[in-house]
Amino acid sequence: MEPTQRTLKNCESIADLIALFLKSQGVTRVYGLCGGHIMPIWMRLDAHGIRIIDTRDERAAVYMAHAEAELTGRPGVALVTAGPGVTNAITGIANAHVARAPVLVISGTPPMAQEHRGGLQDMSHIPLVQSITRFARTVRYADLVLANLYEALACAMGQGGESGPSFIDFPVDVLRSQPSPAVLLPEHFKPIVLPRLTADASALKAAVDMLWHAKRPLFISGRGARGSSQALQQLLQTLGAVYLDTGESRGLVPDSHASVVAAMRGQVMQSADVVVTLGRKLDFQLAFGSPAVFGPVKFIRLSDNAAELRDNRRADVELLGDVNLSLQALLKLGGQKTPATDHAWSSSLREKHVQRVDKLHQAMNEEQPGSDGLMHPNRVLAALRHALPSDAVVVADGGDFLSFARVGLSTPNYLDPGPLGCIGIGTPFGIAASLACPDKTVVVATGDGAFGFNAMEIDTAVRHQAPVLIVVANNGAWAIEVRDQQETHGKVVGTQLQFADHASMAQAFGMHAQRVVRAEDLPAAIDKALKNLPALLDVLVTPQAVSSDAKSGLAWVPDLQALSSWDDLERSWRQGANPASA
Ligand SMILES: Cc1ncc(C[n+]2csc(CCOP(=O)(O)OP(=O)(O)O)c2C)c(N)n1
Ligand SMILES: [Mg+2]
Repeated sequence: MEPTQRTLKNCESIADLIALFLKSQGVTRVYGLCGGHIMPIWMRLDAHGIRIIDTRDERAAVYMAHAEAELTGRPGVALVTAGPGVTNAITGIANAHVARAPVLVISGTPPMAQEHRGGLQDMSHIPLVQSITRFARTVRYADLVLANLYEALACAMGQGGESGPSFIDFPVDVLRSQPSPAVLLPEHFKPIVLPRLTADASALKAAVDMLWHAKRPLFISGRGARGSSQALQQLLQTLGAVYLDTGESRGLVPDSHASVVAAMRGQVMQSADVVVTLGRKLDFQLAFGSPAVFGPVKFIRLSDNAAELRDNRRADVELLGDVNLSLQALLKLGGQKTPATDHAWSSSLREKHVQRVDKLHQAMNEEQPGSDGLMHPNRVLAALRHALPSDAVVVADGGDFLSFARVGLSTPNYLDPGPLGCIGIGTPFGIAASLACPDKTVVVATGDGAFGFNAMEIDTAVRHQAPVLIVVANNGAWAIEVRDQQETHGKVVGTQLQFADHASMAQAFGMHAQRVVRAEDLPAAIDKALKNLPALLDVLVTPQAVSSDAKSGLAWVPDLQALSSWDDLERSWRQGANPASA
């Protein structure tokens, strides 16, 4: 909502102006932790009806802003105080940076007269956050506050580049000062609309030629493909292509679509002849696009920013443009042409995918307990699958348990620690998700180790009545690391936890909570918890269950590739390609 001339005239301080700006950009919630250096903004946010979700650690506040951005499509905002407020926030900023989540982090600095003189919480924030932000600036001149805020938000949203976190701070005396009437221009309050371009016509034509001649076309989507669901589904169907989602764009193509072959990832990557990446980097999850894994395949890469166009592997066709518009253009150009796709290839992959998924779901219900008598983590996930609506928001977190949950809980609304592997996001993400999506069931499925990082945020959930269900898979260990130690080093050290009573902990903060030991007690416990949100279930599970991430070698961190099987392929390919160095 743009402020009226009258509101602008009555604007009492720069802090007030910042609140007005955020309101004009549709911000309804700000996550933060109070402090003198930001208090003027804090109070004016409240005065303008922006809800403050006060957290117990600044890192959690940034995680929450991140989740809000992911689920609403609008930038999330965190407000953190100077010095330790900013240093605590840094992991959250780093996570948003790697995940490319549009987050605006606002902070304060000492009054200008005390800057760099040892004032309270006097610290240069900008160099600390520079390498993990799209915009990082201290604004000392009051007349430039609005223009800089606008820029910070536009950069966070990905204006001309990758989306991600922006950081802006202001000396507290500037926040308290009066704005000059000359800068109160309505133009600064216009909603930010990013320009969207269609890719170059000749590159589009080359892509159509390649795609319609492909025998085994594979599409892989990432964050930049969000918003292109309809065009993508249509193109997949037209071509009879297969499709892999990589966690960044879950739900874009529903599981029921004939192109979805997620359970066959390894085989698909090695057998496609044309691979199309949509708004996706070729990072470790995609074997860096290595020919050792993908083979001598042709690549088409489409993205609205150059960073996702060339990283790790040049494409035969590189399309710089908005993914949705460009997919529509491809469909139009392809027109009535007949694709050369080998339908036997794609339908056999789809068949095997469906069989694998069915088998997994069946097995999840029947998994046997460990020799310790504790239930298999898949039993927890099977009970959740049964209880949750199909559009639930699922936040998965942890080591082994994250790995089980990622495959065991299919939902279009899914968040996890992402490519930074930033465990601990579970409870903060879940709280923000439950506030941002009040009409959806929100569940956090977390390992006990991961839960500990931000366990204190159960207090935030209770105080703000955030209707989230937290399910802790309590195996008394950083289990995925235990396995790595057992297999690689033959000794377990510093990786055991203590089956702590997380239910009592939650109850101490006024949260409904229950410990569950027997699998048969899960349905009733989940049902009761969902009726008493926010709630926590502390479920004892066996640490002996080996997840696919543990089997794949992810925790061990091989030298050349993220997974051991890819690492082996890469090693022999390099030796073959470079016999002299073998
Ligand atoms: C911030 C952070 N610290 C450490 C790690 C390394 N790490 C990855 S998984 C994991 C174990 C997680 O334990 P838990 O949440 O209990 O899940 P489990 O493996 O026991 O199912 C650790 C320590 C990480 N990814 N991120
Ligand atoms: Mg654990």
